Amino acid sequence: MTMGFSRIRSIVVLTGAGISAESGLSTFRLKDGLWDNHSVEDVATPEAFLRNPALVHEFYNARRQQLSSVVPNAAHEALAKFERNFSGDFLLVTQNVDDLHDRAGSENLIHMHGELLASRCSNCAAIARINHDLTTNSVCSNCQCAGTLRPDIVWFGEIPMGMEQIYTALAKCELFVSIGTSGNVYPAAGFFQEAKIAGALTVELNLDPSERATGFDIRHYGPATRLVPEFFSTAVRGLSTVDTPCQYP
Ligand code: BV8
Ligand code: ZN
Repeated sequence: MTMGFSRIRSIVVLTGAGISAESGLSTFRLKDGLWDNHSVEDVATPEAFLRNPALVHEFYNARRQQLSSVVPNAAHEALAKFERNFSGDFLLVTQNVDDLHDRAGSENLIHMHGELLASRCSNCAAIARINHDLTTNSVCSNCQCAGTLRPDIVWFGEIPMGMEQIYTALAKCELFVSIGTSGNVYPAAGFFQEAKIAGALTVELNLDPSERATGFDIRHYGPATRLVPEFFSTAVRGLSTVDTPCQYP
């Protein structure tokens, strides 16, 4: 990829389950995706949690346990390395609830759909870092109530986290890169349009075209562990050179 951008000052990157796929974590909508084993209604809505908290805890406990057996891949590492070397504004927004971006060293990071490694108390609203299973009898370390803990995850119908900071960053970004997301879930699926309105160049790096593919200025398809290091180490590195961005097939 031979792209260079003159003096980019502000970049927003959005990631989805696809960036963690090569680390061994399931995505949501591929044939063996997470939703295949559980319908969304059963596990990722507040109603599901009210109806069957044990099933929802089981679903998230299994995914939290998996984290100890996976590591960040070259795509996570490339984003963290770029952020360390970039002198402008860099915001990484992830839809993922895993901790792979954190472990790769990404700093300016928003988990807009929450995190597996955090719990929230419905009694006192305390957020706690956890690395163990939650059950319907778990005790809140803050208010000592039992049975009031839920995963600190944003379910369908709930308001995503960090939205004000995200929209502020989108309103002034000059480059928006979407990585490993199918573009099915809102409001994340609409972020590229906010970036476009701000005049940003929009890029999609994905295994295959997302639902929003045709809306991106530049599109590149393949595994994230190849595309992301390539894009962030060569294409964007030429920040001082002025090149017209080339279209990708
Ligand atoms: C909200 C946590 C109001 C749980 C998740 C219009 C506007 C606003 C809202 C809506 C709207 N229309 C509908 C809605 C409601 C709803 C929604 O979007 N429904 C969809 C199904 C139509 N949205 C909500 O309810 C949201 N809340 O809207 O509140 C509001 C709005 C704005 C401002 C304030 C308030 C809350 C949604 C959050 C739900 N929680 N996650 C959990 O993780 O268990 S969503 C869940 O889907 C995950 O977070 C996941 O990340 C996300 C999106 O999926 P993807 O990450 O894209 O994963 P997917 O499998 O789909 O795709 C993977 C991609 O990777 C594929 O394209 C594949 O090709 C690619 N890939 C695979 N391998 C690789 C790869 N790419 C590169 N390399 C590889 N190796
Ligand atoms: Zn509490």
